[in-house]
Amino acid sequence: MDRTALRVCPLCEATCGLSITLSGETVTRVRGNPDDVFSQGYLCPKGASLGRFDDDPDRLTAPLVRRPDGGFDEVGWAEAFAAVDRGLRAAAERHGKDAVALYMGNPVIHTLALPLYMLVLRERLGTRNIYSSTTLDTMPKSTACGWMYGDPLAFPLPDIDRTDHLLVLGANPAESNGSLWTVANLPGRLKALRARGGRLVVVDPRRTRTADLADQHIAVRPGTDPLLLLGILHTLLGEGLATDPGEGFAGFGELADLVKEFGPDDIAPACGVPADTVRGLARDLAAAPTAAVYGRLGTSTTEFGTLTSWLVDVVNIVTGNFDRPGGVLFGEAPHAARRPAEPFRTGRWHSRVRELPEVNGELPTATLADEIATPGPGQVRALLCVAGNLVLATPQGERLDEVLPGLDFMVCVDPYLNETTRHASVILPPPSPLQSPHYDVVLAGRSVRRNARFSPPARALEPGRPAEAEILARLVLIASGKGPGGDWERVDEQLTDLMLRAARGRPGSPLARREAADLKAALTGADALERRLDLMLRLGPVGDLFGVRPGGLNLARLKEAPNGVDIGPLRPRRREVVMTASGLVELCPPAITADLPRLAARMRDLDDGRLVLISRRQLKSVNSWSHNIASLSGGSNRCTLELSEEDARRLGVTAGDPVRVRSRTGEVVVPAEPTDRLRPGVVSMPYGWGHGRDRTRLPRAAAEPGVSINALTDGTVVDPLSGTAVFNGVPVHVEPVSAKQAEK
Ligand SMILES: Nc1nc2c(c(=O)[nH]1)N[C@H]1C(S)=C(S)[C@@H](COP(=O)(O)OP(=O)(O)OC[C@H]3O[C@@H](n4cnc5c(=O)[nH]c(N)nc54)[C@H](O)[C@@H]3O)O[C@H]1N2
Ligand SMILES: Nc1nc2c(c(=O)[nH]1)N[C@H]1C(S)=C(S)[C@@H](COP(=O)(O)OP(=O)(O)OC[C@H]3O[C@@H](n4cnc5c(=O)[nH]c(N)nc54)[C@H](O)[C@@H]3O)O[C@H]1N2
Ligand code: SF4
Ligand SMILES: [Mo]
Repeated sequence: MDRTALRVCPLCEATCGLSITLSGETVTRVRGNPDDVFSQGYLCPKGASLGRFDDDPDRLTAPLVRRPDGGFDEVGWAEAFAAVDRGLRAAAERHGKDAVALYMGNPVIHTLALPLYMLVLRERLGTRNIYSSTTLDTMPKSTACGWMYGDPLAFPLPDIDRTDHLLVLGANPAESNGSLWTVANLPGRLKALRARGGRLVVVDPRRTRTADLADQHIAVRPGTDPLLLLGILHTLLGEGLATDPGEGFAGFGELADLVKEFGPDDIAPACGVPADTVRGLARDLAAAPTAAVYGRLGTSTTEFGTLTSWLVDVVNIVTGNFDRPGGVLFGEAPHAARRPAEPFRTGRWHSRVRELPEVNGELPTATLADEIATPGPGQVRALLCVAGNLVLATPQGERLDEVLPGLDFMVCVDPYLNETTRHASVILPPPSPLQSPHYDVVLAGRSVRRNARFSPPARALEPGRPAEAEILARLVLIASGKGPGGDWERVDEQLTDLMLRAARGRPGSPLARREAADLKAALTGADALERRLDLMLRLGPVGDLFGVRPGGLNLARLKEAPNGVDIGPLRPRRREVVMTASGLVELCPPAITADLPRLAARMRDLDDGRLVLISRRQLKSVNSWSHNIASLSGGSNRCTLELSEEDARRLGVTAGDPVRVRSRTGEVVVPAEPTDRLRPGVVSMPYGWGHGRDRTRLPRAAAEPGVSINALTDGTVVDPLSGTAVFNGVPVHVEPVSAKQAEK
């Protein structure tokens, strides 16, 4: 008999509500749920394939342990956890806690269990070697927000449904569906913006699908967005179009001096954008009743990622669009979200080999290979990799591929035997998303509309198979020195006790007089993790506070609303959010503005002669791990080198010709795809390919492996303020390969 399960898609940040038809244990149909309070029926091709992610026969169902010959044996869960306990303990006992590194990949923000255990896992491991995909994509924005607002996770979000003008730099939301900006149906909402008379402007060296939807597309030279934004700011200040935000803000008076050498005429040659166009961008922003500036990967993963991310916010502030409807607003999670304990600062410790500063407790993933490969005290000897595909995702991924086998021990929590996990000593596979409960712990706080949605598992776990929560809780037990056995739910109960104690102890707490045991007994949920979520919801801004706020949110009420609960639009709330040492929004944090001279120097000596490589994302792929899904393959989803028709002519290549792309760090051969979409001098490759390596178990991906763009990127080139690697603007040399050479 068919049944329907409603659940939120975990494949990207848009968090669409899906309506899934199952026949027995098999998904037969996926539609957008028209009644979902947030997404109202939208879905993309990836969401439509969620059933194929679920029943992919190559998804691991039991733990794997590596044999000395490199092959893998399936083992029972108890045996696998015992091996993890031995391996991690041995590394820490012999070489100290810092010898164990933790890497947390992108799916950590897409499950219920992973974000709820990561903090405690980090703390119990007690290592300084914490890495994540954040230093591959987000840390420049976090660093900018940290210095400006005091909280590295306070991201202003464009108020897409109410704005009159949206300026997008280095983002392709029509294909990525948004990032650090949870919006379902971005293509539809961008069209709606224009339909109501609003204006969309896209700054991108490539004419993307987002640019196709825009009123104006500016094909900027890669890496020069900070100059473009300084030119805009210079115009705003010089033409009296900027407003002092006044009380609650510091630094407005310093801006004029900081931008003085970056007038539109000064920056125009470097950006490859006419000075009048830059002035026009500024005037349009100022003239719009409301406007929002948004930048994402193309502004973040560059050598000046933090400066660029900072400038995006400065322009929003001085045009009066910060913290107001139609401009940019901070998100607000419906659960009690974590706030930092103290105002933001960086460099509390440094990486051992390259002495890069810690930011938000993390070291740059771009230097993980150095920490593994360089002998000496503090060398990384063991790695716990949770939901990460380091080999394909990191700059100079091939170097990691070489150094990972040198580790004493490596454990991966991952559903696939892929390019990275093939180096693991033990792989612990979580169940499929459909078998897991879901609530967006991270993304709910980045949504353009406040909402709460909970998805119960759509399929039962196989007997004896641990939930992802149990896998993580057992890793916490191991990291705490308690061994992997025992009652995993105790981990959540302890965390629940701590949270309750803090809530009751807060000055003026309405719960102060209530017994902790009674409050705890009132929590509901299928297991201790769900009960912890219930507590977070009850203590959140719209929570029931255990009856103090009648009708407020709790997990039971959320479960009664399978289409979710809409709480309303975002509201101005900077006073609640800002937690800098001064208590003010800092427009000119010295740690950031100190980087301007480096930018000025670069502006003067930009080398115009060389080709630069940028990355692209594809509508039908999810980072590096969806190419095994047959229903998403083919069509536009191919690994090619896009280049401008002008560059193709110059090089004498036509569509499909193999070309060799060489950089300082490596080379690949890839079919050429001449296009009128790219600015001459810029070439583009998709990110996430390069499959077909031995000892992986991804036959469908291996049949069409492509090559990894990260064989060309350079881990030594980072944005120094955030440690984030440069994926956009990598100097390369491209040449045609004769058919004979290509065969080799
Ligand atoms: N050149 C270049 N490199 C890039 C980028 C780029 O644009 N250009 N983009 C960067 C960006 S934005 C990011 S976020 C990083 C991503 O870097 P990573 O997060 O390291 O890589 P992903 O490809 O997202 O791999 C996710 C891994 O998690 C596993 N996984 C999937 N679902 C689950 C789950 O539910 N639980 C668990 N435990 N595991 C799961 C997958 O099998 C896969 O191994 O890559 C970066 N690398
Ligand atoms: N379909 C799909 N959606 C995804 C993902 C996926 O793999 N597939 N991955 C998810 C993840 S992890 C993330 S972080 C987000 C990323 O979300 P986005 O940032 O929206 O996605 P990208 O495609 O990386 O867009 C970056 C854009 O920057 C442009 N660009 C490159 N260099 C420069 C430059 O110097 N200046 C300017 N102005 N532009 C430049 C590129 O041409 C590209 O269009 O997407 C998420 N959504
Ligand atoms: S847009 Fe993102 S969340 Fe929505 S269906 Fe597609 S992959 Fe899933
Ligand atoms: Mo990302």
